[in-house]
Amino acid sequence: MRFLHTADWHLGKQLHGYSLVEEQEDAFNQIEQLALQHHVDAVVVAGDIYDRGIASEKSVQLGNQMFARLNRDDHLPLLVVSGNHDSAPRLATGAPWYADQGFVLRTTLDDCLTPVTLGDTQFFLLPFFGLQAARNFLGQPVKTMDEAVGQLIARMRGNFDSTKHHVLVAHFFASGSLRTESETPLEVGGLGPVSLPQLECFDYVALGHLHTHTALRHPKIKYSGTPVKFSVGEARDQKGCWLVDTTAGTREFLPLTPLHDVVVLRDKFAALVGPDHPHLDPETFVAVQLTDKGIIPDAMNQLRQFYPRVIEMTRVNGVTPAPRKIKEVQRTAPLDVLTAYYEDVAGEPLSSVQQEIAAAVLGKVEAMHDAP
Ligand SMILES: [Mn+2]
Repeated sequence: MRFLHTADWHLGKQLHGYSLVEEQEDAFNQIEQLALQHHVDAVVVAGDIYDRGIASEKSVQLGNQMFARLNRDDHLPLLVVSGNHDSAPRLATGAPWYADQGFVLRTTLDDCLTPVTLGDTQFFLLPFFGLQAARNFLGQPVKTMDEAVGQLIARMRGNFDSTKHHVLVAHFFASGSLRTESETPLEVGGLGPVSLPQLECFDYVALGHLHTHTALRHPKIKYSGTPVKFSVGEARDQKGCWLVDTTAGTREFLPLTPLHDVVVLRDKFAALVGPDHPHLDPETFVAVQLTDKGIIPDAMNQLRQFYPRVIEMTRVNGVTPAPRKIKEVQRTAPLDVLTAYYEDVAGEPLSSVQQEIAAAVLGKVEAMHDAP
């Protein structure tokens, strides 16, 4: 049994205000091609299909087209669970009859103990869930996500067919994983991480939630990561999906090529806008990290002439205002020195009331200074 493991499509996601639809469509096309090239028996999507519970109309159309392409046109069984970004009831629309076509879409705990058997493998599909849902389902007062998952797995094991391989598809934070900045943390509200030993009874665990495939370095418990880069922190991340063969016991990460990449340019301003500036596809998403310390007037607009999609500009060494010469300060009236200082610190000029107070105080100080 061979399948592709992908997750966290986040259809509708934006990157600093830019739509990622083209990138997401392109990544999907690559995933579909990989599924066909490698003659997989199924495609697994481990949650966060959409970026928002109320996905935009465009996103919903896109998601429907993608599922229809894989399942209806390519005749591939599809195993999908909902993630914390999906609205489970909305995503579940159509699920009862999709299943007749080999598109198994699970959004509640109801069927999580009943495996979907494809070839030599039993798939257990565990969507994202809250603790209260777990308590209701288990009839037990579980206090943590770890405990809830442990109890669910104990029950799943009761349905293990020992002649088959076993795969868990789930969406949670596995203990010891590393985060990236585009994820919404799940562990708030006492949900906590899920420990790894209890997952090791499966031959493979196909996880969603964390956005890089290297978030967890475990031989058979894996995040696929997102198909597209969703943050500057992922600029150097290789996106892709896992090709898993339960019969051969192998897994291979298949890389995807970004349509428009996210690139970090870290250099002096002059080098980025000078004659030897880096030549990038104008649609590349660029995060500029300036190493200069001086003030650069209108920096963003100048950068945009070379990199139209600058999504971020940071000053990695801070900004040092131009130093005032001491003699120049000595020649300046005290009120002007104070006004300039205030503007430097507060970022706004003194109000007229403040000016009056400052002038009065400075007047008094000067009078004291001049007094015999
Ligand atoms: Mn996600």
